[in-house]
Amino acid sequence: MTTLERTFFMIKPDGVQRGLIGEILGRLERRGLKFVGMKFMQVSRELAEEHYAVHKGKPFYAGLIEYIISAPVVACVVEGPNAIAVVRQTVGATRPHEAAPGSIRADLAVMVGRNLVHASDGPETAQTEIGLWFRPDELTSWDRAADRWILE
Ligand code: IDP
Ligand code: MG
Repeated sequence: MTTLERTFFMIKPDGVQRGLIGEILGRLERRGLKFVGMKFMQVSRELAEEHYAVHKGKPFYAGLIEYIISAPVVACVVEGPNAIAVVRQTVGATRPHEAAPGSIRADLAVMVGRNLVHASDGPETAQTEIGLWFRPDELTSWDRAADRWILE
C-alpha cells in the first residue's frame, strides 16, 4: 500500500530573484510529486521568525530572517509517497558543497546562506509548517491523469 504524505516546500528569495522558479518546481514535478498548494508571496518578519523559531539564538539567525523576507518566495505543499524524504533528497544537504550531485542545492547553489529552497525535515515539522503557511481552504486535493503511471 502506498502511504501518501504531504510536506511543505519553499523556493527562497534567491531562487525567485535568479529566475529559477520553473527549473526548481519542474524538478519536483518531473519526479512525480503533486502540488496541492502553491502561492507567490512576500513573507512577513513575523512569519519568518515563527517558521525559523528552532534556529533562534544561532549565529546565522538574524541573517536568515533578513534573507527570507528580502524578496518574494514561492510556498508549496507537495504530496506523494514518502514525500517528506523524497523532497529532502531532491533538495540536497543544507550545505551545497555537501549536497548530492543531481540535487537542487548541488546543481544550482554554492553557499549555505543562499541555498535556494526549504523543505520540511520530518512528519511533525511538515504538519506544523503546512499549518503555518496555508489555510485548509488553500489546499486542493485533485486527481491527476498521470497518477496511475507514477503510483503503483
Ligand atoms: P535545512 O534548510 O536544510 O533544513 P537547517 O539546518 O534547518 O537546514 O537551516 C535552515 C536554513 O538556515 C538553511 O537552509 C540555511 O538557509 C540557513 N543556514 C543554516 N546554517 C547556516 C549557516 O551556517 N550560515 C548561514 N545560513 C545558514
Ligand atoms: Mg531545517
